Amino acid sequence: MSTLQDVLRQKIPAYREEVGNLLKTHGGKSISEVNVQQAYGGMRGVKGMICDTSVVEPDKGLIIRGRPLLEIKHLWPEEIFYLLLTGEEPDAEAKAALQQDYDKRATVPDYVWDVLYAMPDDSHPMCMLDTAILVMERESVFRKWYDKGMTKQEYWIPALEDGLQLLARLPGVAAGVYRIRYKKGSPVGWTPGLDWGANYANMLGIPDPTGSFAKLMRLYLNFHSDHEGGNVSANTCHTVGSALSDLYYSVSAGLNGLAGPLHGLANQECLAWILELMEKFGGVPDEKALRDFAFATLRSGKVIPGYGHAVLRVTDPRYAGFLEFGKEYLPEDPVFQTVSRVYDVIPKVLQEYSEERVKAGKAPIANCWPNVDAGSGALLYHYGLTEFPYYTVLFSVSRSMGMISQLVLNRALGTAITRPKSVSTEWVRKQMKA
Ligand code: HAX
Repeated sequence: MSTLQDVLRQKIPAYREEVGNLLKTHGGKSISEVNVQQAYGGMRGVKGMICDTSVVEPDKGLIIRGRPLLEIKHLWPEEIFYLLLTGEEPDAEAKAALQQDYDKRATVPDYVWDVLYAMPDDSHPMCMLDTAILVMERESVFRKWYDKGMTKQEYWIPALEDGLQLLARLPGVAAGVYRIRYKKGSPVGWTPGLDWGANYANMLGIPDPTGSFAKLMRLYLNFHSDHEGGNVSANTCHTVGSALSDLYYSVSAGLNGLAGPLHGLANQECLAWILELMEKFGGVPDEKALRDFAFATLRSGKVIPGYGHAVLRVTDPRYAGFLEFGKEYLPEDPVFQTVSRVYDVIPKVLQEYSEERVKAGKAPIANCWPNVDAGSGALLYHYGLTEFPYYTVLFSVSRSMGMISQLVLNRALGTAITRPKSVSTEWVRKQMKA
């Protein structure tokens, strides 16, 4: 049986050779330019890093290893992780091998629970998750190998070891965060033989008589796994990892970025906005009420959470996939119905508001369509996962697969420490005069 490690050992030499040849032949050629707006504006659109696990096309959305997301939505998270890392779907044997590997590693050590139980009752679940990851840093195999001395060629091996160890434990840790933070009882243990997504669903302790919550979890973990390399969490993980900080430090750093309301935390904000809307109008609002509420949000200087994107310019296929799931499994749910109605109304509201902004001399809203966070919360809420500050933790468990894959591949390539050049405003002023 060939393991993930065997497949990577086979593929990495060719990958290194291809990149080496590209650098030798075309190293001096330009792939991007940067203007002043981009330097002050979050480097939007600047091509300055490499990510081979996935790309995000403005008009198509997420494409993992050449496969548009909605074509691979049936894959389970362990298959997605394998695909991200190797560029191939695992066959049944390779998938089973990865699942057995997780089975061996999944037990969460007691010292993690001690730390989580010691945290203040009002700690944010994201802070608890990131703390738990950092606490496990003492087990980093990468750091041990590095301290003993290893060649650059070997870096990816202990990095993958750390990645597998962390991924195997993350559902248990994350589910434990939920149970401790919201006083649902003691953490539930991993069930050997059950897949990664269903295990997470089970360890949360949410009743699931039909098995559809486990289905949702697999879909959720699939959809959030990766979004190329430049988003805040992936980019942060990459930057921290480029200093050869081990994977526990790097993933935890990336997830701290995911905890921001303009990034992963938007899913918590989204559901709060939907529930506020429903409370104000006593249920599913009509289009006029919804429109007025949205304009009131915008005029108070707030964003409509779940709408807009730094790269996408169409409805996020991840949103479309969740909408499809909702239509199949919970069409009568009022929160889901409100989310669907919001989709009918908000793009037009944002378009109008954008035109107003332009008339007032402000930047247009570049994308008026929903992103991944606009719909997922309503589905979780339906199944009884009503504590929405927890939602970004679910996102984190999934996104760790992308960050870990990217990091292992960067270790294989021996990617250099990140160090872009910054310039001062005075430099820009002088340069523009010249
Ligand atoms: N509601 C109101 N205003 C919005 C908006 C929205 N949903 N989306 C963008 N805008 C505004 C921006 O705030 C910006 O205004 P200022 O110039 O006054 O600062 C202007 O439109 C131009 O922004 P943009 O070029 O369209 O968008 P950015 O690339 O700067 O930002 C964001 C992208 C996702 C951060 C933005 O669309 C936003 O804040 N959306 C709401 C929050 C959200 O859903 N975040 C989750 C994104 C997906 C993700 O990463 N998940 O993890």
